[in-house]
Amino acid sequence: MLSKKVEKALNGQIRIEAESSQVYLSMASWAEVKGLEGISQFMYKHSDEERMHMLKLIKFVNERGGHATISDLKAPKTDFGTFQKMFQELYDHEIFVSKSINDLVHVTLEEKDYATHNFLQWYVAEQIEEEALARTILDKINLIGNDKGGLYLFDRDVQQITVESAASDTTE
Ligand code: OFO
Repeated sequence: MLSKKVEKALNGQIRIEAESSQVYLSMASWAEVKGLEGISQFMYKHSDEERMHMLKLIKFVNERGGHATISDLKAPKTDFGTFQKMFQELYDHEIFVSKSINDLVHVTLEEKDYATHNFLQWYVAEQIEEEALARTILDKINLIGNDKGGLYLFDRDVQQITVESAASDTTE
């Protein structure tokens, strides 16, 4: 059974994952209208992953005798300036989410809720990978600079950059 405090904190995270999904969906749509096909596909996929993170939390809360509540969401912005800036925002957003997961883990320890603590380890690991992914992409963008051919290849290849490949990049 979840304590009220843990339930509230988990519901807060459900909202953050839902908002993350919306942010990346907005990035996907912006990239699509700019003709950045590969980047847009990457963002659509990322948005789906965030929705999956949200659903996993909803199921957990309800299975543990709590009530996962669905709240209204902050509207994401619709213009991201340049794709370079957009990926920087993605990275900053993941850092924010990691902090939020850390705070949540802290609440479970305070409440001595070791089942939820254990469940959240998946999110802790996921955030390490997502941060690595975002950093890998930013490194590639820096390498390219303003080279048109490089930008073309980046847009083509970014679809293949997955959380797994970025994680192995950082361990090489
Ligand atoms: Fe849910 O992992 Fe990104 O934000």
